[in-house]
Amino acid sequence: MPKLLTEAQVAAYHRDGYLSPLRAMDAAEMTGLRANYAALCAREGGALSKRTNQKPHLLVTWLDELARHPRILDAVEDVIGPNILCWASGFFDKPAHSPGFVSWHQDSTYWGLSEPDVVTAWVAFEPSTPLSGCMRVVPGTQTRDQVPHKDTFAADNLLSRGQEIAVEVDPKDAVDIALQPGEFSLHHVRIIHGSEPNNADWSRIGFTIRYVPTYVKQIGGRDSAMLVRGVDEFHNFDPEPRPKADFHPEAVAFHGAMIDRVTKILFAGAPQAASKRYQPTHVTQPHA
Ligand SMILES: O=C(O)CCC(=O)C(=O)O
Repeated sequence: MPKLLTEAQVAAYHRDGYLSPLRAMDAAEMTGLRANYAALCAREGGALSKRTNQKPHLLVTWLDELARHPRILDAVEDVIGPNILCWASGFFDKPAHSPGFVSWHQDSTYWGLSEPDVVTAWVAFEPSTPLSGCMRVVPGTQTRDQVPHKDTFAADNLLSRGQEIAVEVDPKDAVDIALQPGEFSLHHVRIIHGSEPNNADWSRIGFTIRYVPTYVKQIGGRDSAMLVRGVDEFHNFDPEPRPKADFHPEAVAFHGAMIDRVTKILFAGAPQAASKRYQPTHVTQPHA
């Protein structure tokens, strides 16, 4: 028996590679999280640095709680099973009328994970619509193997390496994942997806949370993840502690060490300058 989804929704996820929209919380609850996010950005001088925006749930208590939101975890459990690690998180924030976009890609390209049994919950903090540059997916493409990608490092591309799929994608095959604040979608690590710039008068903000079943391994090096539900009988990842308080010194130290490690995995083979933007702010510009 699924926990949150219907049998038909579970089947649709496995057939199409995504599911949307699902509701995590009501609009009022999301208004509170939106205010928290604004305060977090203000703390960082207006926008999150690339470093803070890697696994921020290790630093910030309310993001740790969001990564454990029961409705999100119930849906995730329905598609990947009961023993769940949160492997990564981060915001995709496109300010109003900004050129940032996400090229067509498969998430699995540089993540170094052993199986494609990885699901992302994309949680809307603001209306995500075709006008504001919502995510678009090509249904069914998750059944393909890994497709070659090329790195572009394009300035307005929100992806770490500006990676884009090296095969033709017909935008007519894509569907819009429109979401209202408090709603979320699920997408498979192999589905081809991307998004256009934000032409709306509001910011398009989504928080992505990447979940893996505990049997998945990191093949690019030693990595860490946080058990958010069930038991970990595999110990393939070093366990990550929950933050005791926002930016608690222990959390900051742990996060720093883990980001240094995962950055090496994610940027394997890329020019050094690319990963520099993920280094501590005293080494490089804070919000480059
Ligand atoms: O937020 C977007 O537009 C794209 C998100 C994305 O590529 C992802 O979650 O993997």
